[in-house]
Amino acid sequence: MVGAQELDAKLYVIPGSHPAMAARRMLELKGIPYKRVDLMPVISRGALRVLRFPSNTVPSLSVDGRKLTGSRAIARELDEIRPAPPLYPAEPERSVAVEDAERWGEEILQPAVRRILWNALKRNRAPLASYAEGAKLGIPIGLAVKTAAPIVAAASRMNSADDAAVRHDLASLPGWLRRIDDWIAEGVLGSDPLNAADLQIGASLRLAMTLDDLRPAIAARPAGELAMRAIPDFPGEAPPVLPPAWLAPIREAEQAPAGA
Ligand SMILES: N[C@@H](CCC(=O)N[C@@H](CS)C(=O)NCC(=O)O)C(=O)O
Repeated sequence: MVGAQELDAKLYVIPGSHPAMAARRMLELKGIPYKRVDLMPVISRGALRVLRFPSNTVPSLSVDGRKLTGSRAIARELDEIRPAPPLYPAEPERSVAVEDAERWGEEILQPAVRRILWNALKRNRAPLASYAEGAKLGIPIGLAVKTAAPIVAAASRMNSADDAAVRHDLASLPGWLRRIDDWIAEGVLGSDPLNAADLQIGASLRLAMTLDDLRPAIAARPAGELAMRAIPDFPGEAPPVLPPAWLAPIREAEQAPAGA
C-alpha cells in the first residue's frame, strides 16, 4: 500500500465514456488525487498506443510509472494500492458474486450502451457538446463538435452500432434491468461501500440515463437509484431520437406492474 501523497496518477478518458467515468469514481472514492487527460474518440487510440499503454482504449491509467488499460484492471490495481474503501468484498463468496456481476457489466451491458449511444449520436450530433462539458480537448468544444461527423461515423462502425444490433440491445434491456434489480435485492449490488460492480454497472446505466429515450425506463427503479448513487453527475443529455418501434419493449416493461 502506498500513501496518497506519494502517488502520481494520470487517467486517460474520453468525454462520455462510461468505463472511464467508473474509473474516475474509483479514484475519487479511494481519495487518490489524479490528473485527467481528455482525449477525442478514435484519435484516442493512436495517442494511447504512442504512450505505450497495454491497449488503446479508455480508461487507461498511469500510476507511479505503471501503465494499465481497462476498467476492471484499474479496479483491481487500485484495491492493491489503496485497500480502503474496498472495491471487492473480503468474503470470498461475496467477492465472486461481485466479480461475476462486474464481468457481466463490462462484457454485456457496457458495449450495448455504447452501441445505443453512438447510434443515437449518428442520428443527431447536436448533443455531443453536452457530453464534452468540462472536458479539455485542446480545441474549442464547438469546433470539436462541428468537425465530429467523421469521428461519429468511425466510432459507430468500430463499435458495430448498426441498427440491427441496437434494436436487439433495446429488446434485451428490460431483462437486463430486472437482473440488476435482482442483484440489488440480493445484496450483490448497492451495498455500502460501493463495489467494483456497482461502479461498472452504475456507470453504464447512468450513461443510458442521459438519453431521454431511456431514462424513464431506468430512473424510477432500484437500478436507476443505484446509477445515481454510483455516478451522481454524468454530463450529457440527448433528446428523443431512436425510432419509437425500437423502444416498444422498454415502454411495455415501464408500464408493467413491479414484479410482473
Ligand atoms: N471494456 C473496456 C472499455 C473499452 C472501450 O471500448 N472504451 C471506449 C470508450 S467507452 C474507447 O476507448 N473507445 C475508443 C474509440 O472508440 O476509439 C473497459 O471497461 O475498460
